Amino acid sequence: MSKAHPPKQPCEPREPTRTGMSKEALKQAYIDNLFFIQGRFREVATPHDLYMAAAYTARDRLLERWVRSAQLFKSSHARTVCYLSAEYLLGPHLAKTLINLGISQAAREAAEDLELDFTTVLEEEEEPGLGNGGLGRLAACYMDSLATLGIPAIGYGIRYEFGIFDQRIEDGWQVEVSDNWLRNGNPWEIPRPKICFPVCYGGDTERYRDADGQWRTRWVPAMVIQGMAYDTPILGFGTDNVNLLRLWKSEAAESLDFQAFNIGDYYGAVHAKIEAETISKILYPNDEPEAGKELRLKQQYFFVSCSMQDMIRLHLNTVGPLEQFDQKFVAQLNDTHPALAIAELMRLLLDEHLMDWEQAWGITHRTFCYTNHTLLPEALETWPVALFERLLPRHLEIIYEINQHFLDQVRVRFFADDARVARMSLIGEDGERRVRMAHLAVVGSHQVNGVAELHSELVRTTILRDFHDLWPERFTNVTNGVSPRRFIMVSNPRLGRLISEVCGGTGWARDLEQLRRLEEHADDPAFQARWREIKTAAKRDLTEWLRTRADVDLDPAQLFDIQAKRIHEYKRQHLNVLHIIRTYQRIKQDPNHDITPRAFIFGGKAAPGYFTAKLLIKLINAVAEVINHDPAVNGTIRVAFMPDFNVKNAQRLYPAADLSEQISLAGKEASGTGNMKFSMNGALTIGTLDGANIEIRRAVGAENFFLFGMDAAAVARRQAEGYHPWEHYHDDPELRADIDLINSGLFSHGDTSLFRPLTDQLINHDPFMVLADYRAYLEAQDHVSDVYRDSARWTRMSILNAARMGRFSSDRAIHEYAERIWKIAPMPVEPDGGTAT
Ligand code: B1N
Repeated sequence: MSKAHPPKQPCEPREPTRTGMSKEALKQAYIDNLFFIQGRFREVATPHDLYMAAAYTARDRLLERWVRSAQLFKSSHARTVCYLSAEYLLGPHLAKTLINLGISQAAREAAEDLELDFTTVLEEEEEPGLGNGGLGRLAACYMDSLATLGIPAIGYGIRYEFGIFDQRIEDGWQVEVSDNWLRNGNPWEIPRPKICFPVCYGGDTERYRDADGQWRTRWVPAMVIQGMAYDTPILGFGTDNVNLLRLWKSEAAESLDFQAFNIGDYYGAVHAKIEAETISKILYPNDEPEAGKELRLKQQYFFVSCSMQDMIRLHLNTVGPLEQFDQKFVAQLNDTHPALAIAELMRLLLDEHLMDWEQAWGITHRTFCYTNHTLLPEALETWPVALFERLLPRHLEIIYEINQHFLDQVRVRFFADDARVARMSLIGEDGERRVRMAHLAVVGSHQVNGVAELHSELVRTTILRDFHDLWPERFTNVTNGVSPRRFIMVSNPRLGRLISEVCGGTGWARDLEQLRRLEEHADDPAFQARWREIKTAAKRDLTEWLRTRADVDLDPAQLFDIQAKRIHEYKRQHLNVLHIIRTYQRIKQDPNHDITPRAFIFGGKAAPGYFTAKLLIKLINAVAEVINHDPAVNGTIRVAFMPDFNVKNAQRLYPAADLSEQISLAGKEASGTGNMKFSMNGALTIGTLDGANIEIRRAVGAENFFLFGMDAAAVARRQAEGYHPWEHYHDDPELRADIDLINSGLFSHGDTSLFRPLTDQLINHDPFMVLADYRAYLEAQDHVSDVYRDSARWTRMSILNAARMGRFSSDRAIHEYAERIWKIAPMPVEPDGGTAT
């Protein structure tokens, strides 16, 4: 009997070498990428080469999922959200991508095998700072959640060559350094030279008869440039869904204007190229509109024109008839910066696709939704009609016509109410005539939302009240949220691991309500000890970082009291400074005064042209200088300013905070999102009843939140009565002593005038009512100090804060947008490429 052949081994599915997920596959891919893309081998590779190889290794895995996602979305004609935003503050890609791919651990082990220091590799990444603050970061969190929830989406924006400036501190002053983030190449984007669109400016319009004898308008522009697409794939967490962030770069329509060249105007020809490239050159570093800045309007039009043309192209390539455009796409306007898209879609449908007005308007109106992010009057965008006419003559005509139709409606509804008509018009007539972008956005959208409950209510009852009278059904609220992947898993891996242990896996990162399970452990001394150990470890890391970067020595045993956000008077960093000065004076007056040791930490950039904000930074650093070197203080309190607050540095702050400062004047901060990031990381909040603070306090429990100050109604009453800050200065001797100490020159080497602009403003005008809330703030701070001494009580409160923050995940926010506003369902991409049923 012949020996039977051994049974054939079933063919082992071979792991693809280029995109495999095991440690071995990652190691091989890494070495290949270092060699074939960077042209290096280990012995000669720079830290940057090592980072690039890691980035390409992650990117290969993104691209593979992206292709599968794109195929599925295309073949199924998936309804798609287009998020239009002038800003995206993405933060470093590498760590987040590895987490979303689920290969953080494997990558770390692969690095160990290759004898690489993984942390140094991660540190090499320069983040794309394509935003100013909360609004841009929100767009990034929403892109993350859209992919995680499996909602097909495209984020459209501008590929600024220079993002938000880097901040250095010299002699206590902010110095701006240009952010040349593309200098060393950007491995996360794919240039798409074939996806480019012409964008026109200036010139005139003319009337003509089309083939059917219909009167039409065409735009005869004075200048044409083009926008080219750069695509960044955005992967969700725990899914294979990849969405697209498509950013536009401006360039000359041809590399040189040869006609000009031929008649000898070589300089003029090159100049046109420079002018075209200028449009996407730099992000305006201001979180308020740039009044009348022509380049800013050009930027806004540039990116919405490219985006709307791209959406039409995609629609014609897949679905077909433009009549169904609003079934394929819904477009979300991130504030009014992209509101021109409404006029641009109208122009494309009317002038290029020869649709009639009614049909074009129906499609446009059903396509757009608008999110308002601010009530500050100075932040509401308007553009001079004269500038509009010069740059976008056709759009001005369209806006006039929209206005005519709209105001007819208002007149029918509110007969003989001319004042109302004037208030609601898209054109403001008081003084120089101006286009009101918020009005355009509301009229052209079918849904309008604010970003926190209080904010949405104030939108309805103040700035857009007339519109709410006309269309109450159009208004809604979606409270902001933040990404738990970015702000817990990436920022605070120690906490992430503890939560995973409690929840039995990483599922909490897609279902943040699971954090509730922490509540069961809030009183367990052993768990509390672990919780504190994690906090202390983060405080140690931050202390170490600040020692080398900010030349300051903190003590992790101190209470870490952090205010990190843009520097702005309405956010009231000066209120915080007054409390620091009060504490300092108490120590000086009574060295035996029993002070809870604290480190006061600040971070934030000031708009380069905002004098008072820059002076505030100087004041913080000046106060730090004196206090940190006064032997009488003996290290009880310390003051630190973290330079260059950006996403990367923010990730060092949130985990290390004991106390989160959210102290804006009630009614001024639309939502705030830093408040959420801190609280999720176990910081307690000291805050006013403003923005999302109100909802955070409700969620975590009033007893776990340090509330102080006037609410929005009290603020309005005080302002109506007539507010006299001088009375507070006069009546409160401690307040007076604090302000006088600033004026004494103690913090300015004897110069008694340096900080006068700040103190004079406080005493005489105080538009953000710092003095009115001063006493209440001090009392709340004293309460903080008392509670912190009871470590078990504080830890319990800290655990309960984190446990109850589930609602503030950006996944919840995106879920609400999807269901209530966009009417769009998830389309999960299955690992094998099939559709989930
Ligand atoms: O948007 C954030 C909110 O959490 C903040 O409360 C809000 O202040 C912020 C012009 C802005 N509002 N407006 C801006 C940004 C850039 C710019 O050029 C205005 N940013 C906010 C997210 O909802």
